[in-house]
Amino acid sequence: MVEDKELSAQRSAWFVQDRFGLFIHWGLYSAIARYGRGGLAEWSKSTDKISEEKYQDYFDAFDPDLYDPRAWARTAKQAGMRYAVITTKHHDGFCLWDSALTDYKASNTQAGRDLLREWVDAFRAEGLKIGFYHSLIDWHHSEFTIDGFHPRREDLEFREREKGRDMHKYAEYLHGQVRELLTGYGQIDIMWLDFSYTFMDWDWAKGKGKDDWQSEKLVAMIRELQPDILLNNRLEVEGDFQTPEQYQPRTWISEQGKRVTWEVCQTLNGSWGYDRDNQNWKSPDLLVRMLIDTVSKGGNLILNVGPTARGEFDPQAVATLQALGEWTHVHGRAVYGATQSTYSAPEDCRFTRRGKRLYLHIFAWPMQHLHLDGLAGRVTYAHLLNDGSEIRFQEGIPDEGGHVSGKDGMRPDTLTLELPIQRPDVLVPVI
Ligand code: H79
Repeated sequence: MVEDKELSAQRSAWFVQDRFGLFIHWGLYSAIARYGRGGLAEWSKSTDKISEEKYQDYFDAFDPDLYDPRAWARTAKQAGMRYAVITTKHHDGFCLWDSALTDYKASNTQAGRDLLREWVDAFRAEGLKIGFYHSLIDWHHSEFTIDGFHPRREDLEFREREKGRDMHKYAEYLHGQVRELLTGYGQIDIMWLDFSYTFMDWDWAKGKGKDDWQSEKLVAMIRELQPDILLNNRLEVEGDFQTPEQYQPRTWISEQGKRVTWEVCQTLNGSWGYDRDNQNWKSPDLLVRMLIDTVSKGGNLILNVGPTARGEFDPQAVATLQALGEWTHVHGRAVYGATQSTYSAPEDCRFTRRGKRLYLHIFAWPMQHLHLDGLAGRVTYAHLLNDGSEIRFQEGIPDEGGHVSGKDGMRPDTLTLELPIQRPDVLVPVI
């Protein structure tokens, strides 16, 4: 087991350097009208109990004529993202690649081809690491047993008629599709499987988990096909990294007292799939703080874009990523290869550390003086990261009449920065 942990840490070496990735949720749900109901667009089939007949409309209409994965890859790269993970299949069962095991795939829509292959080629060409999100849940497959999430859970007649469904057959399909994905597209860096829910229980249906997915066997196959791949932890079998979702952990995540590799996944507007009517956009400023907060706790951030049904990133997403790129362009040194510091940061601040360099991120710009207890005697030089201009500082308790007045709270080990009045503002405002 110890050896496994070491192997996992070795596999994760690039991942914990790269820190910032792009998540892409793209499928038939990208077309669904939600009229401001909010929630998760990609969950619509379940939450709105959409019938197969109605869902077929989205399949028939799917025609991503503006799909240009090279443009997506350039946008991601420019934002400072170093890897990307795309939905090969989400819970609705629709496949972006030309799977031999189903007809429910992009190649049978007006797109008429394997959309995943172009994506893989485009992102690799930009030098980004690539990952596959693949849903364990499948509301389209005829052997997937009807549980509390299934779109037809309340159709009693249907449930009665469909009692012969066999999850073992579904598991075979699942394994077969993962095999296709991990043999047909060269080296894949991340496998992101979603998700086990045995902890959720209903009167008449138990949540699904490792027995349903045959998780042990699945993981063994994944490791055999792609020995270096990073696997997330959502199939009830130990993976390489933890995956908090739309939640910023308070501290570095640990298991049995040991810090683990982790990646928080976050949305731009609260939905993973594109939702025309959801304008709950996070500002670039907030997203920068989320990235810093994550790295300051030793984690990764994977930020999601839900492209439109025609295959484009919408302008708000592009503008937001562009603003993030302006920031990472000058502050990347505090993110890539950086991690938690042993120093604890003052109020409204975060520390990240890369080697011997300590980076102080100031979320609320103070009036000129910022006091850092414990740092006197440990800093030789300080500067702003955006322009490399010097920041002067004083150490210890100031003399009477010194520049820093008042001795309350000052300690011999206090280092006091003298900041400019105005925060250097490198974020482009987004409308
Ligand atoms: O793919 C994205 C989501 O669709 C999927 N994981 C990310 C990466 C996911 N989102 N939430 N969950 C998994 C957990 C399930 C939450 C639920 Fe619900 C609570 C399902 C039913 C109640 C949220 C609220 C979804 C439907 C209603």
